[in-house]
Amino acid sequence: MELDTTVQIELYKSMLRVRLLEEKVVELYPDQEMKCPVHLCIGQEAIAAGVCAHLKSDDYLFSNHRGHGHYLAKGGDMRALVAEFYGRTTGCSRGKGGSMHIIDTDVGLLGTSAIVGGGIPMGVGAALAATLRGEDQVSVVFFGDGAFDEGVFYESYNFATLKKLPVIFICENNFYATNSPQRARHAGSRIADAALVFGSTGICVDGNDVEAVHNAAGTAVEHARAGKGPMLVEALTYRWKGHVGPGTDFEAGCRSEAELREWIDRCPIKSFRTKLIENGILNTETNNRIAEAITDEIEEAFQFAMDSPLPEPSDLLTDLFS
Ligand SMILES: Cc1ncc(C[n+]2csc(CCOP(=O)(O)OP(=O)(O)O)c2C)c(N)n1
Ligand SMILES: [Mg+2]
Repeated sequence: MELDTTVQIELYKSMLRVRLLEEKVVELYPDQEMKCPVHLCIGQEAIAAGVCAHLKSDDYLFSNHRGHGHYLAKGGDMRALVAEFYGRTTGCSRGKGGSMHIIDTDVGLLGTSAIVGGGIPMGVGAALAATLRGEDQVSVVFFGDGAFDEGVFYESYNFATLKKLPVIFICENNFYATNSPQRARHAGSRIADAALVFGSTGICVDGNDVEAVHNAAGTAVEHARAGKGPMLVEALTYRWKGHVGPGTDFEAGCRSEAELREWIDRCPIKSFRTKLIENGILNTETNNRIAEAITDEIEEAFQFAMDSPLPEPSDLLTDLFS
C-alpha cells in the first residue's frame, strides 16, 4: 500500500534525525566527554521510524541498550538525550543513566535497559496494566536477535497471547549479538515463525525498507488495539558500527568489511530519499532544508548539554529505590 506523501516525508525526517544525531556522536565521542558506552543504531533507523509513526504519545515503549533511535522516533527530546550522554542533570535520566538507560514518561518511554531481554516482560506488564485499567494504550517492545535467545521472550510471548494483551514485539534482527552471528546461535533462521507455536502471527519484513516496516507495524498495532493480542514483527537489518562505540569491529574477526559494504549499499535513508526524489515528493532544496533544520536541532542539543550542570556529589543517592 502506497503511503500518503505527508507520512512519507515524516518517516524520512524521523530516520534522518536519528542518523544525523548519531553521526554527531561518532564525531564527538573520541573527545571522551561522553563517559557512557554508546550502542549506535546507524543503519537500523527505518525500524524505529516505521514503528513509532503509529504510536500515540501515551502508548508505551520499552527498548534495549541500542535505544537512541527508538526514543527520538517516539517524539523524544533530543536535548534531554544528549544531556544524558554527557551525564548532566538535565538529561532524561538526570544524568545517572547514560545512553543505555533512557526514560521519558512524557512520551511513554518507560525505559531502555542494558539487561538484554529485560524490556520484554516489562512491556507485557505495562500492557496488562493498561488492559486492567480499561485504557486503550498499546505497548511496544524493541529487542534484538540476541534477546530472542532468552527464555523470557517465550514466557512473555505466551502470557501476552494467552491474555490477548496489546503488546507489539519488534525484533530488530541485525544478525549479531555482540560478536556472535545469528547462524552460530539459532537452529532456525526465521525468528518471526516463533509466533506460530503460540497460535499468534509473525511477520518478517525488510527492516531497511521504512514503508514495509510501517505497513507491518500498522497491522500489528491495529491488531493489538483491537484487543486481539500480540504480533511478532521481525525486521531484518544491520548495524553499521561495532557492537559498542563509534568504531567498526572488524578486528574481532566476526564480520567482514565486504558484508558491511553490502548493507551500506542498502542504506534505508538513501534508498528512501532516492524514491521520494524520483516520485517528485522531495527535491534537493527541500531535502537540504530538512537536513539543515535537523542539524540546527543537533547543534542546539549539544550546546544545551554542555551548558547544563553535572549532578552534585550530594545527589548521588537521590532517585534510588533502595
Ligand atoms: C542478560 C544479559 N546477558 C548478556 C548481556 C551482554 N550483552 C550486552 S548486549 C548483548 C548482545 C545483544 O544482542 P541483540 O539483542 O541482538 O542486540 P543488538 O546489540 O544486536 O542490537 C549482550 C549479550 C547483557 N547485557 N545482559
Ligand atoms: Mg542483534
